[in-house]
Amino acid sequence: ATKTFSSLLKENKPIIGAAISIGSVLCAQIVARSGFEWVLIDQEHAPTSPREATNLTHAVVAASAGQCVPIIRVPSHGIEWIKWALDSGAGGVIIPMVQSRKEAEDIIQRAIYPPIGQRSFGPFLAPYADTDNSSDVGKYLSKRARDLAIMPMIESVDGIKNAEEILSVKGVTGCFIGPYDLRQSLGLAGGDGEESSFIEALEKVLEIGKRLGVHIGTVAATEVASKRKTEMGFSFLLSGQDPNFLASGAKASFQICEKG
Ligand code: 3PY
Ligand code: MG
Repeated sequence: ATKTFSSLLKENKPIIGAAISIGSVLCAQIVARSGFEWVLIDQEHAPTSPREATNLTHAVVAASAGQCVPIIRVPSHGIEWIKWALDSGAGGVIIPMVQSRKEAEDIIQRAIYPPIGQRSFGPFLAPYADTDNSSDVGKYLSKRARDLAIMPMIESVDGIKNAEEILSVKGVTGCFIGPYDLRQSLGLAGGDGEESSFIEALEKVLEIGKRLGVHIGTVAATEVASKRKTEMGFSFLLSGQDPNFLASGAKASFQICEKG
């Protein structure tokens, strides 16, 4: 059966994902067969349409036989984005720049069915993101729809300030820290570093997540970063994205041949 994000999470070892932003079904299938346990299908920093995100979701599940879980990063908090993303059958959503309890509550209302939220009924495409040859909407509703990953992003000084309120909202299962935006908001350059304001912000969210049972993820693009973030206690990491995979592979291949 198609895995759920929560079923992948382990003690003491983060699950590794990759971002999909090229928007090609074939690229997504190649990434999904490269060992990653989850992918972030990006609508925030790539112009991925809801239909493309739906097709990519289904391609990732099919190519990995349900072992790699597609999570859609929507471009904003809007009800239509969240509705389309979840109705695709994706394993969850990542929602950028959440800065207050009210924003987190609104997201949960859009993402979860009653009685907790007010997600509108209509997951007609979702059963086909199951690997068991089912077209049964009822089965989706009774199983995967009850185990979705709903993960606000904390990536600003205000988000850090209100992290406890954001992560306490019932229905929030995880949180993805966007290091680039967070560091910009702290007045720091780049996507990683050891500055105390940055490390303290990460540690604050990790401590709250541990206490509340909310899984925390972030970016780790190098071996050093991956080791450090694993030691800090992150549950899921984002390693890189398909344009970079293509660029580094293409460059390496060119250089090998050029030497010959
Ligand atoms: C950030 O670092 O701001 C991100 O959104 C990472 O995906
Ligand atoms: Mg960001």
